[in-house]
Amino acid sequence: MKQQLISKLNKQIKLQDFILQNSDLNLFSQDEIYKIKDLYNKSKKLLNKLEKEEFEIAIVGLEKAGKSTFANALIESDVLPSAPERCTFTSTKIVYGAENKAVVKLYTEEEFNEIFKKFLEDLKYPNVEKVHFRTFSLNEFEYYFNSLEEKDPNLYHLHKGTTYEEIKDILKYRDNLELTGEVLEFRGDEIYSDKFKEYIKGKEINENNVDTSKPRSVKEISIQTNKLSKMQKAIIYDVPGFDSPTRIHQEQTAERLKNADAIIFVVNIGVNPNINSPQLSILRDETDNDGIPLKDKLFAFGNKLDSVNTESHIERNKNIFINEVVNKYSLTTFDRVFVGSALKYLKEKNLRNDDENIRFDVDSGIDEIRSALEKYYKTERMKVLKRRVDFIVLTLKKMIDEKVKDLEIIDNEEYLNIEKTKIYEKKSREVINKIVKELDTLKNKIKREFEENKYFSDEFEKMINNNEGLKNIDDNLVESYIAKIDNILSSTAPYEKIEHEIRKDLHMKYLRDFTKMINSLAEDKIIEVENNLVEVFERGIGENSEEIEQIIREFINSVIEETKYKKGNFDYLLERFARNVFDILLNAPVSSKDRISMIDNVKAELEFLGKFYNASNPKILIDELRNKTSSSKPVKLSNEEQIKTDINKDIELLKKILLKAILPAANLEIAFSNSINKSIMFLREILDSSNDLKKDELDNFKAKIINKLIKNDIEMIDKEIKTLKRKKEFLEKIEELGE
Ligand SMILES: Nc1nc2c(ncn2[C@@H]2O[C@H](COP(=O)(O)OP(=O)(O)OP(=O)(O)O)[C@@H](O)[C@H]2O)c(=O)[nH]1
Ligand SMILES: [Mg+2]
Repeated sequence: MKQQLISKLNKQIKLQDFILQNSDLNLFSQDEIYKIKDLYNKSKKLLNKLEKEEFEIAIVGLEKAGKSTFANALIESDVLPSAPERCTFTSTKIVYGAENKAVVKLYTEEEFNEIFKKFLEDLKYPNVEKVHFRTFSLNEFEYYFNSLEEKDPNLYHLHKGTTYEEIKDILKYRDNLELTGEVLEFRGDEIYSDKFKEYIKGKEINENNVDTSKPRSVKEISIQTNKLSKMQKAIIYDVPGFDSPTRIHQEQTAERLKNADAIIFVVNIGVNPNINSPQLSILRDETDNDGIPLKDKLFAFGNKLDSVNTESHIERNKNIFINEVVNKYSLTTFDRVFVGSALKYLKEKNLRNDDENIRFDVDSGIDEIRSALEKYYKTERMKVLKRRVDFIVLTLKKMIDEKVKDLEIIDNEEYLNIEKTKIYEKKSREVINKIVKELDTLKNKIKREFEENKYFSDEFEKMINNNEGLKNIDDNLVESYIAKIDNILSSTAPYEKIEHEIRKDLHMKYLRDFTKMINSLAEDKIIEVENNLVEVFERGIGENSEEIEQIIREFINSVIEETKYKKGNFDYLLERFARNVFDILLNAPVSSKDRISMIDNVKAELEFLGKFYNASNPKILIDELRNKTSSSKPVKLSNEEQIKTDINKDIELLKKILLKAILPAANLEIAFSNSINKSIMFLREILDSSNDLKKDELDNFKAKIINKLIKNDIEMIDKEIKTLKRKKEFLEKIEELGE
């Protein structure tokens, strides 16, 4: 039985501990957690009790009922002080030990001050936190308390006979308090000495005054005595009277009542065998709450039966008492009610030799109650313990079962996962729609821009005006050619040869320069468009960072890499329209035979270009190429100057033709705008999934961006899922442990 209970309790403790460890799951309310903590403490105590086979007996009753005398009788000793006046001021624990010994644990100043402040708090004394009992003014306190009579009469009357008296009592002998926090030991016969007993009963100053500062300084007293050899597992608590005005003692009594295996209710039935009901409420309040009815562990002892007024009252008082306890108040059963005289027992055994006398020779009743306790210890006590354990098991099980019922309700992990997908999809749709809308706007804007402006012609003109290419030649250049040719031929310069060399080089270089300039314009524009696209995406996403920009660029590039304008795309167009004019103007000298024949060879082409050059007079292009319009009078120039002037005239004409005829004829804007349009359209199709050529790239892009945007929401859900999983595991575990 004992082993069974121990293993049952161990399981419960494990279970309670597990629940408390996981209290952050909030499966149990704060109130429930408190309850479980309470169960946990109870279980631990109970386990300890079972393992040590301890038998806790609390001796309770009104002041001066003879509790201490009764306890002395029970252990056949006179170790506990007793007196006609109130004399037990602290609760004392008595246990068995081969050697007599007493241990007194004293409070520290701080501990005591905390208790003192609690008293004042109960009286609603102002600024309690600043109070120290050593410096506290009794006058001020009395003034305050007396003022309560009018201000708060309820409070005043509640504490008048109790807390008020106690505070005064503390202050009266406060200089004698021993608040060292020490543990004092009394060995052998010292336990019978006044020096020790004063820690229980205080010190008599005179007939009316007892200095209670010693017992007040006590946190705990325990006596170990060899007198308890008959009841070695017993722990007996002698406590101050129920009606003790001392608050700490009331609390101590309450605690004892809760934990006791047996309660002995001592009543003075010498004069009045009736029980007054106020004392019963304490008994009732402090027990019963762990599933054990008071009745199951209460023993009643009608004491001082020797001191009745007349002999006939012996039987009368006994019967009244039994009737009160058993029938009227149902405190216990008949077999647990005893009457007698503790004093008589001590006198019989020569344990007390003072002049207090026994009036009538009654049976002491001590042996009877002792053997009843022993019997109870051996038999019923285990039943009581089992009921306590069962009560703990049941209380917890009920709480757990209620939670397990909610298991279905919280089983929504799947739902949360779907919720995650939903959030992703929703955000994804939102972002894509916005980007697509913005893309349409951008597409239209670019289209209009190219329709309204001649981008390439305009920019090219600017470049030429800024002299960024196709520059006129200068004297130095001509000189350098003269020097070069000179070296080679080491003869007088043949100027035709020099002009030929210059033109040959210029022809190649300027053709290349021209293509380069146009290409660079295209590239600039492409970069601009790409930046516009990135902005469009950023607006759609509604967030930007370097990382996001990087992801956007990667995605855009991966989608439009095939449709996008690439360097050299215009080379063919430019070549087709510009090559001939370059050949005519740069390769062959002015009015040379070569130039004339070249013009004739490509006449049709030049006529076509002429329409762009001058719509009302297309022929003028060929005339200018043939140098027919030149009306300026020939000026006498040196040979070198002549070369420079001729070539520069051709360069100027070339630039004019490029700008006015060739670029408009090539119409790069249309080609360029179309390619951009194509890229944007493609991007749009990919985004709205009407084209799944780049599905992987899109999915990858969405995963990166959308997951970033919904990170917080997802984290929250993940956290919820994690808690949910923990909750489920938790419930499974407690179900398993609770089996
Ligand atoms: N005549 C007679 N006197 C008793 C008996 N038991 C105790 N007394 C006396 O009653 C007085 C009070 O006894 P205590 O044992 O101090 O009573 P108590 O209940 O412990 O008192 P507090 O702890 O101070 O509340 C003492 O003078 C005892 O000697 C008894 O059976 N008969
Ligand atoms: Mg006492």
